[in-house]
Amino acid sequence: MFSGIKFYFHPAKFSKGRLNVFTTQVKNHCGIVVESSEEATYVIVEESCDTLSLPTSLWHEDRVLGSVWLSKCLKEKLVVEFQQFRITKPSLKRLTSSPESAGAGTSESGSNKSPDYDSRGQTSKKYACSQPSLKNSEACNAAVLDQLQKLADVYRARGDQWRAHGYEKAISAIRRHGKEITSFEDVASLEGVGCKMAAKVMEVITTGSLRKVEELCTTEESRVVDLFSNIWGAGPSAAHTWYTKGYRSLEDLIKNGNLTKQQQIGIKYYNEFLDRMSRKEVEEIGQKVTESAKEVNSSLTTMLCGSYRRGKQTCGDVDVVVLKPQQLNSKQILTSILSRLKDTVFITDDLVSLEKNGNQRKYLGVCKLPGDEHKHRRLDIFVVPQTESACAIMHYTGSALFNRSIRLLAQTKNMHLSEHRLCAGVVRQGKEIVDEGQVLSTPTEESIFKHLDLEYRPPEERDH
Ligand code: DCP
Ligand code: CA
Repeated sequence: MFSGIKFYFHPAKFSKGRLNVFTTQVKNHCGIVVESSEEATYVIVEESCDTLSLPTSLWHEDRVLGSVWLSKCLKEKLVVEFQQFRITKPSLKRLTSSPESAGAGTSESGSNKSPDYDSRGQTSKKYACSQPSLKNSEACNAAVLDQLQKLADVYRARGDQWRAHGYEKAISAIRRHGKEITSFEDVASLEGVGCKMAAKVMEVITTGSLRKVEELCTTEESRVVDLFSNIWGAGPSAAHTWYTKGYRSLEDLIKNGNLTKQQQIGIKYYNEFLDRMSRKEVEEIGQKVTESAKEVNSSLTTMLCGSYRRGKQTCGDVDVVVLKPQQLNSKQILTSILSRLKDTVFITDDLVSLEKNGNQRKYLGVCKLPGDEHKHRRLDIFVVPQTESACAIMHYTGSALFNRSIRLLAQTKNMHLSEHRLCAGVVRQGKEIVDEGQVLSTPTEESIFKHLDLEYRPPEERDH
């Protein structure tokens, strides 16, 4: 199909392996690979920011095409229309990464010229928390989200938080987009998605998968590290260490792994913890905690937070916030609630010891509703004074990405948002807070949004 067509592969960002594959494929289809751009019919470049290094003479030529065009030709076995794959200078412009990408975004936050800035010259629109997460947005870009999530997971499991976060940011932006992505421009124009990421998305769209996923997720190392890092209480670094020591199965770990108490429990309930539960089960578990809390003190109230409150159809665990009047003692409340739940054998295992960890407000453990049909489930209980209720409920409702986003936004306004309070007039030296400023009144979640000059988002719109 490429008979007589000359291809020049611009070297910037092409990996050796990929270049070899393309060269072979082009030759297999009777094309010619040439050594300079001048004699080429088409100049093929990776859709990557670094392709800005192309000679300016090529910027406006319509024969400069992204490699996804070539992938598409090879996939469809015909020379497809190339207009939409043209790489011109504007499409190569480096898109500012979204501020939630760790460490990024601050350099431009003072500008008020960009259309991303609202009428008060603030940066809020660049933050995920300022936009609703969309329902059913998974469906229209399912393959892309699936492949990016695999990479995010594998990078997180390897301890590469920076890359994992980059993929999660892109996933969030694509979900928020809520429409099917069909072109490089569609995806590269999303806040928080750079050119490199856009190229990956196009690769999925044109080939159905990502080579990077194949490369990283199908090795024995990734399979084993994945297996180990899914143990509750085992981080990526423990998973790696076990792998390098030669352990390959959960049985190997049980025999030799020198496991913590938490990890032993994590292995005991390995499959049960990986299984997500229905909203109904979350409600039944929450009801047990509520009943115990009411028995302890009728002034206590409870609220189910986490993914349940964001309206997810399935939940990984149960997060219960117990609200208490200021004068009651958190530790006593928690101890009394727990002893009731243990008497009825509802709570089966502790993942933290209240005595040892000194934190008297948080409990992490395992519970199980009566009956063989029920599995062991992770249960978290947080005792919070009424005065902190809005900040705590917002924190435990999440999502984690929404929290990160709204905290970063607060920072840009010299505020500090935590699970306890919102402060204004905060003075920082680097990342360190040197003056906590004044605590703002936050009786409701709405009031937190208001202080931050953000439109209110109900929990189901915080599922970023
Ligand atoms: N949280 C956070 N940062 C983290 C972890 C959690 O801000 N690194 C907050 C936001 C989460 C909430 O705590 O929504 C509960 O944490 P979970 O791990 O239980 O997460 P979810 O409830 O959101 O999801 P899942 O259904 O997987 O439990
Ligand atoms: Ca949860």
